Amino acid sequence: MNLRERKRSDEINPDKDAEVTVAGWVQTIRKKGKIAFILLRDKGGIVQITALKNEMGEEEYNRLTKVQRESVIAVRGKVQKSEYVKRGFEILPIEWRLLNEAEAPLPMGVVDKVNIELDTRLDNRFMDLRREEIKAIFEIKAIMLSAIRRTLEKSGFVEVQTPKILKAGAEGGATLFKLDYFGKNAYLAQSPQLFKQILMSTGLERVYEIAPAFRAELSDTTRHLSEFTSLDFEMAFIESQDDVMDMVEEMVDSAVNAAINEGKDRLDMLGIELNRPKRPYPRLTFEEVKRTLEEKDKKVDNDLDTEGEKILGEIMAEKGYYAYFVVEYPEEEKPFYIMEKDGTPWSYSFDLEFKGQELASGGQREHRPEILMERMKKKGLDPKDFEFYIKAFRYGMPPHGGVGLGIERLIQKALNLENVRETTIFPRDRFRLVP
Ligand code: AMO
Repeated sequence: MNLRERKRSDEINPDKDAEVTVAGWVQTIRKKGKIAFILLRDKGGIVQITALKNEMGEEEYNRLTKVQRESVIAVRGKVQKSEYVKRGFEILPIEWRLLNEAEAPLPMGVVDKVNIELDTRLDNRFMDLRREEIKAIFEIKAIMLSAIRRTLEKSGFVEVQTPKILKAGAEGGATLFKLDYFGKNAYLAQSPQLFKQILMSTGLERVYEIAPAFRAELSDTTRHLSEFTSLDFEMAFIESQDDVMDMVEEMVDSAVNAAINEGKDRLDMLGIELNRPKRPYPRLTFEEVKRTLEEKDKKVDNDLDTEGEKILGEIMAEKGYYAYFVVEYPEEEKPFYIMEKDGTPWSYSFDLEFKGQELASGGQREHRPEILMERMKKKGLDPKDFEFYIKAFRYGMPPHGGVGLGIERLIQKALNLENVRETTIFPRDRFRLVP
């Protein structure tokens, strides 16, 4: 038997294949007198191995039927059509090999329909991912990421990589992870913000990055990770932040559309009805949102809290919108790199809200170095720490804007998952560093 001759269960054609080699995980073994039915699972699904004691000989039959569940085996056998089997055929073993025996008991079940705690699942993620409905989440995530890449590339964006070990953070001191860098202080990147902006002065014009971002989030919520995948893009020569929002909308729409079309079988299996959010995504000013929420007795200060976002989500859903932008936040609330709306307390900023949760933030950037430094000071930052960044603004920096979008949150909301950890294979949070 040779594994190179192996066929995946979904590649076998009972009209053409007389004999095949299959390999996978032993899901269940059901014995019935002198016959045993082994359900073997591989990437293509399940294939039934039907072992006959009389054909195999007692010793081989006993050896095969005693294999622990979830062991990995390979079987070469005869393909026999059968109307009793879902796939329409079964395999009668000629020879078989135990490739890796599973220990018993298993750390968690793979097929049992019992509800398993998320923590147990994450502790045993390699087993958890053997379940189709869990694998499907990551297959859909890959489909959506691929669509995002296609859409951005079609629009002239160049994929870049920026450093993750930094001298200064851009998103506030509270969530910085500090590390020892050859005796000096350094930080893990909270975002590629400063670098994607520096690149706007180079002539690349449109760049994007899909990479990990690190935040020392102390709060233990269902939407915060210490390490998440940030989709960032930045575009030069914008007329206003509307140009950025147009691109965000197109990108999110293409991702959802790809999930619906290319991930249809998986969405069906998960029982999820995913619809493309109605376009154009409404753009509501923060002032407007504040007024609407206060009419509902929800007090709003300078930002939307989780409850405010949720109520707004419900109001918008009633109107048939589940993706919308909130624009022009108070400049006080927004980072130094965001452009102020001259002579007003507002800023050229936006958040993309999706089913009542923030998915992305962005805006037009302050590209005039003098004003940029003023804003830094106003935020209690020392421009000297950002000299490497400000320098790029002094020798020809076009007006520009961009966005940062949390990929895990996008998947969480698209698939209606309760916890963002479900969308990360090996999530990191305050309490989890392994696996
Ligand atoms: P912001 O800090 O709002 O903006 O982050 C952008 C998006 O990243 C996601 N996100 C997170 N996802 C999971 N866990 C976290 N701890 C977490 N923190 C953030 C959210 C959020 O909307 N530099 C700006 C973006 C820009 O202006 O281009 C930034 O980082 O979905």
